[in-house]
Amino acid sequence: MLLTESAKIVTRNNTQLLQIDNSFANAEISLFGGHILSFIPKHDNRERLWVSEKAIFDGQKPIRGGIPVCWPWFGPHATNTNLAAHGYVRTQTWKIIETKETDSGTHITLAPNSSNDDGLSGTTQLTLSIIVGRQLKIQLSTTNIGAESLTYNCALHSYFAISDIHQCELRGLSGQYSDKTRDFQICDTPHHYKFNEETDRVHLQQPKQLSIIDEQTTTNILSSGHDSIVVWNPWKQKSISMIDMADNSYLTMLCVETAVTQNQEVKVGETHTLEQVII
Ligand code: TA6
Repeated sequence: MLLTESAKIVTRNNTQLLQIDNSFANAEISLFGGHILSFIPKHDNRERLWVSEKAIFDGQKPIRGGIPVCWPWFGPHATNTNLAAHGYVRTQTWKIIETKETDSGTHITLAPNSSNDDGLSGTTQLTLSIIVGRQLKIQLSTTNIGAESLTYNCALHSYFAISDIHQCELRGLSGQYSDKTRDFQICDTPHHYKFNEETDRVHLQQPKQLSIIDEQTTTNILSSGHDSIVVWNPWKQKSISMIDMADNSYLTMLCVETAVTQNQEVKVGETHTLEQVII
């Protein structure tokens, strides 16, 4: 179904996809999860995002890859272990609020079926604004429409496509990080940030720009509204244990996540926006 000159809805693997094909780029967004699956700028025809070849599209399990929307918490829920990791909107079917053509590309606004569910104390309105242009701009906006201040966490949990994790370097981080693979020990960020083991790190840094230096290419990532950057690669053993990861697929992916992990406060009537731009 055609929505605008560049945007149409198709169904694949029982999943409703919003396909964008404009003068700047091609992109695909699953309405299940409000989940961006693909971004290919036309100036270089290089896919920026990675989706697992074993991703499950059953309308229940979070899709492995692309840009999962983690909201209104990141990781396990702080108090209720019965609640799903990374919140409840990445397993909802989102609604298209608006699709319009602009000078900078195709602008899509999505909203989840409900942003007020178990695990969040407060009343919110959540929107995901996506501009598919020469760059991919993603804004996750949380508005407090309740009567009391609230706090929340979130992440744009972006999976980037790389050629070989052993040849890849991440630039733009410094200071220290909390290492989940070492019982959250505080460690120093390496000057040359390379990868040779399972990596699951929360950097309490707010860099505006990061770069993934791959063998032949560089992917730049701009962030705002964040208090953390999360860096994740499951490495071999964890990949083998994951039903939706091929055993060696860790070699060609790297998660660099623009995140809020330190309980962002949103006062009544105010809006907080987390933004990631992929170049
Ligand atoms: O962002 C890193 C992380 O929190 C890891 O600890 C790992 O759990 C990853 O997210 C993937 O989580 P998921 O629930 O999508 O399998």
